[in-house]
Amino acid sequence: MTDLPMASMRAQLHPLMGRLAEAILRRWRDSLTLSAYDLPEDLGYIEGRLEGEKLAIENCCYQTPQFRKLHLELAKVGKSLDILHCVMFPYPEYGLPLFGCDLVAGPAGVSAAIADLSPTLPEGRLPAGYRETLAQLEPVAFQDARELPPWGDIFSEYCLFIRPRSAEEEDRFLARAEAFLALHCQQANLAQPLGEAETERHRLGLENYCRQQRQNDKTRRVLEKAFGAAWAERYMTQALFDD
Ligand code: 18B
Repeated sequence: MTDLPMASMRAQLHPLMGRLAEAILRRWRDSLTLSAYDLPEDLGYIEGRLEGEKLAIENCCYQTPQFRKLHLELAKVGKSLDILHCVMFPYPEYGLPLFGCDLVAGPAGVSAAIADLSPTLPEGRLPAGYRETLAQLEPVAFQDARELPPWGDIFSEYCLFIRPRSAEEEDRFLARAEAFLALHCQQANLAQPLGEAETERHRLGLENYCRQQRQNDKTRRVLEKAFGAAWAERYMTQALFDD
């Protein structure tokens, strides 16, 4: 689809990433009311070097009445590493969870595929409208389920963290990520603003999510190697997980 953004980058990445990026951009366009979101000037398209290989990062951001930031990022490190990163940050007023996904692929294929609807309440419960639909989804099994790191306590019981072992598993992951996304957009469109106390609880949950995600050393290491520690810190706190 050339009428969706990031066409060139999507075509260069691992096929599962191209397909997921297209699904995300299409769902946003078709289900939400998008307006422009301006990233800091120098963070839209970035090039650096990682171990002699060219690193290219492309960002696409929007805002909507319910979301302060929709962020899709595609990154390519030479021939060795492809990354898709996506987070939908809601305004705390709507009590919505966070949709997030991350795909990491090397020459041997996708090594990590993560997708979740992550709660913003301290007890880790998703809103009722989500729980009802998620509880009815077919259970999905993958040969190679991976273990979350300690900071991963922010994710829900529905979180997928797998290494896909076949084309069929890739399709199953994609279908589940799309189901999360469709449910999320539907619920966002139904959401009503909460009172002050409830809003504050969700604000704290959103801050906690960002704080935990910033502890991902694997993300930080890739960025530090290519751009240096100070730049990586700025990118993680201002572009990836600002709060
Ligand atoms: N992430 N990921 O987004 N990360 O950003 N990612 C990795 O096979 C990048 C998110 C998540 O096992 C790996 O081990 C870079 C979101 C989890 O300790 C690499 C960027 C979520 C892990 C990168 C990026 C998320 C993980 C190792 C910026 C979830 C496992 C791959 C473009 C919603 C962590 C591997 C662990 C792993 C890199 C999750 C290389 C550079 C939104 C849980």
